[in-house]
Amino acid sequence: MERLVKAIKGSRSLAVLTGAGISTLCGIPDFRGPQGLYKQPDAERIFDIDWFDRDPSIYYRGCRSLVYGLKDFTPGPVHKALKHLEDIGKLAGIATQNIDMLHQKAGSSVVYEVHGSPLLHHCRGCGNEATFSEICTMLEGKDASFVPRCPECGSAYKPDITFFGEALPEEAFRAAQHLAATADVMIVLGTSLTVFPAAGLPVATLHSGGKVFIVNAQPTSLDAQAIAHYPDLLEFAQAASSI
Ligand code: CNA
Ligand code: ZN
Repeated sequence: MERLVKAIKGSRSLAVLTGAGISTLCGIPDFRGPQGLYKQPDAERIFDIDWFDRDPSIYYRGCRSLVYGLKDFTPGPVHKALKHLEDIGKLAGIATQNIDMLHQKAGSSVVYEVHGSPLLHHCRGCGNEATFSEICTMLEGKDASFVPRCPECGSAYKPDITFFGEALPEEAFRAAQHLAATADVMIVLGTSLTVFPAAGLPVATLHSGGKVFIVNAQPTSLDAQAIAHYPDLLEFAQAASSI
């Protein structure tokens, strides 16, 4: 990791793209790792907007612990290492595909959530808003397939997480693209780089002449264009925390 540490120290504008892999270290399952959610039946339907509108209980059943259990999880070593890099003035910003709000919990202040977040929910019928904690209260004591519904019109509440079939949050994605395109070093952490357009962010860094480093247990499609690929996120966290 010496090469990566040297690149961080010498960077002018360091960007990071994070994925579900950094939160497996906190006990939250990813999608495509060996213990990932995609091993579950119905998994591909859980975050699909057409399925949500057909039967929102598929999402609420599938995400009862993943999303509504998030209040019980705390930031892990990678979240803390990134907060440290921000504190020492070495990190321009984080683009994250994660929806677990753990970068904010760790105290990082420049975080672009390109797949949204469950912090707010909106009614599919009339757009009524509910907060994450209001939804958690509605779910309390209910069975797994209970769907929280809008008191005004009776339609289901949907989290502001970007589902397959929906557009990304425009402002967050534009900011993430700017971050990636102006970075001289981009570190990709714990993502399979399979969900586009988020997976294209490090490509924007490469196109503008920046260097990309990848830390992920499994190989990714960008490994050949990266300066280096490391498998171990814990090793990265330790190395970055000691800068
Ligand atoms: P993914 O496709 O599941 O990929 C995760 C990658 O992380 C895999 O390639 C794993 O090999 C790797 N990985 C897992 N644990 C470790 C570890 N300890 N050390 C090294 N590598 C590890 O997830 P992506 O983020 O690439 O996919 C994007 C989806 C997943 C986004 O839409 C997310 O919203 C969604 N997701 C988010 C969360 C979360 O917020 N924590 C959890 C599950 C899924
Ligand atoms: Zn409504």
